[in-house]
Amino acid sequence: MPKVTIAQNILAANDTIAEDIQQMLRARGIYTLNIMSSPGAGKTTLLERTLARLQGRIGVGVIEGDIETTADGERIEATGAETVQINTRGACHLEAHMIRDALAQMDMSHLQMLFIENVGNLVCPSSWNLGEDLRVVLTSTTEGDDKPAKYPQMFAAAQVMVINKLDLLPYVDYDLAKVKWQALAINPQLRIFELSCRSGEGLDAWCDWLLTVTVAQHKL
Ligand SMILES: Nc1nc2c(ncn2[C@@H]2O[C@H](COP(=O)(O)OP(=O)(O)OP(=O)(O)O)[C@@H](O)[C@H]2O)c(=O)[nH]1
Ligand SMILES: [Mg+2]
Repeated sequence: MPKVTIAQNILAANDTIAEDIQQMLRARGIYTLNIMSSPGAGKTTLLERTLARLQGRIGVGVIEGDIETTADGERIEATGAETVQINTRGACHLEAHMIRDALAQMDMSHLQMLFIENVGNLVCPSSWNLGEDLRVVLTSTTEGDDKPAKYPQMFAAAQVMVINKLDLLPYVDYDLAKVKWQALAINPQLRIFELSCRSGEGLDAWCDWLLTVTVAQHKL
């Protein structure tokens, strides 16, 4: 059997599990976001800041995906959020069966929102459905302003782009307008947030929008 056919079958099997996960999460009224970025763009930091702002307003759970270590899971657990860490042991992306297993360990009874932090990688995670309602690609000012053009599939697959580390703009060669233009050329529907997890700029707008979509989705 040609290798490409095998790969397609694996992705199809993943999609079937992802559909089951999505049905189950929607039935429970849990809105799910898959956060993807290159390593170090600030996924865990954005989650820490977001959880601090959402605390006491809605119930939030987090699945942390990493190749190794429980470091990010421990950072998130410290916020008080329901947290499960996945170690992929070498795999460069999360797959739906990993989410299914993580959810089996999670107390979902009080959750309205679930964040999945994917493995730091701008390539493979975009091909693997996890049952999420929304795909968020995070990019930061320290990565260079050519990322949408060089990794178009990730930006095409996302509904939201967050540009992080605005506080470092004075120190890096980064053309913000170019990044937005490149991303919108690939995906004209992309909703864009610009923020700094360090200074706090833009975080309220991001969190207010998250609350709005959760309320709209589930009529809380
Ligand atoms: N200056 C600045 N640093 C930031 C900002 N957001 C995150 N960082 C720093 O960037 C580094 C990486 O942040 P993480 O949140 O661990 O990044 P990540 O995307 O979760 O990384 P992986 O899980 O390894 O893929 C840390 O040193 C953060 O403190 C920001 O807005 N401004
Ligand atoms: Mg992280």
